[in-house]
Amino acid sequence: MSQTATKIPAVDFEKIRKDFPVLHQDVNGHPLVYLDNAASSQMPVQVAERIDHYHRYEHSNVHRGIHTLSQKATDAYELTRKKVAQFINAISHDEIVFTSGTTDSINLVANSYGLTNFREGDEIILSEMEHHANIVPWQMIAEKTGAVIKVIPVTDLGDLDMEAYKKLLGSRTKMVAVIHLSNALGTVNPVKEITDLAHDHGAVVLIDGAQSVPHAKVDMQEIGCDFFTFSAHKMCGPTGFGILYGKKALLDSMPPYRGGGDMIDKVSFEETTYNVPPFRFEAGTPPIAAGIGLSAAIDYMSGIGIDAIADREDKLVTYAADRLREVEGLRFIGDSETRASVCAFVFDEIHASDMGTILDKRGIAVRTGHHCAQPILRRFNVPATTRASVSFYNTEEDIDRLIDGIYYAKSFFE
Ligand code: C6P
Repeated sequence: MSQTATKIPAVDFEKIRKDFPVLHQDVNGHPLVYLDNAASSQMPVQVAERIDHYHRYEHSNVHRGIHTLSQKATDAYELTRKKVAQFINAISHDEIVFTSGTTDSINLVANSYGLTNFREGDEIILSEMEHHANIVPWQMIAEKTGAVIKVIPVTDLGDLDMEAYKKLLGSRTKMVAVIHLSNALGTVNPVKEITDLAHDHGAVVLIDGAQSVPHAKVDMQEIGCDFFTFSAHKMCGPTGFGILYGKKALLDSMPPYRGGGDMIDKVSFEETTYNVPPFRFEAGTPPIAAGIGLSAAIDYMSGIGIDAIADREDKLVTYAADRLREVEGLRFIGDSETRASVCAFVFDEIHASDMGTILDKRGIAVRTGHHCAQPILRRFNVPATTRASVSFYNTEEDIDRLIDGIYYAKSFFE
């Protein structure tokens, strides 16, 4: 999705695969094929060891202690903010808010920005392919403020209907919140164009980058969006940690979302004043080890090269889509030309959960169900899909095993 014109250096992905011990085990008597990377990616030893080192030798609370260990932990934790800012090309690390993940980041924006700024009749534009994390928080705020949700429809191939989007934009549009790379379809949305169009109407834009950041270079200054969200556990990092990027002027204007330690300036029973962003939004002791783990994950991905990762995953997903297309009776749910990372499909005669169970018996991990994106499945009139999602450490052999497994499953139902 971000392929640059520059030449991509050759990377030995076979060697890189060795960094992931979890991949080298048998599951149900078969070597594991892990194709559920969109749910959570695997962690290389370098990240696990960095987290372990923190727990063994550096653990202390952050932002609180004058003692050396606390300062060491604070430095390591705060380094993550700088690395994230650089990784996504934010102007400043003050624009990086630590959260517990994409879901938490979107709830923060909805509750802080939304609750303060939305009035009755204001419009929030979402798309039909959103993850529930980018639907439900807005519905909850709409209910409280009287704002109205409008939905960009999706074409039969799984692309956003951009003409319909243009028609939805208007003087009442206050927020456009759209997924970057669809976890249910694999579609990559034109987020810069979406942002520019929204800004022409004075609306604020949030992009859900949970699936795009692990896959390819994302650049805040190029996209120009106001908010951007993602999760560490989908990019070789730990669970329980995520990022909200927000433009500084907007973060400065927003009230806190949660109260407690660290987010304050002065507290008395008469009045409390608040810390500056990003700390204003980070109440309580954070998951320090997870934050440091994200730093290590960024180092790991940057060490491979994000363009090399994107190139490898694009080749793998193209190979997967081509091979899946050969299977009689298989129907893609989402077949956009922009496809990245994800192939989702159905068979009329086999329920997705049966397919997932049979594949699992052969050591192949895929996700089945609605992928926390029920509206888009309803749009395609299916209750569930089987979803294979690739990462750079997968191989063509993994895809071949998936195809063999699908033929095996089909043999039961024919
Ligand atoms: N999608 C999937 O299997 P959290 O849980 O907060 O880290 O991420 C939520 C989320 C938000 N947006 C998108 C586009 C996502 O893909 C996800 C997580 C996983 O597709 C689990 S439902």
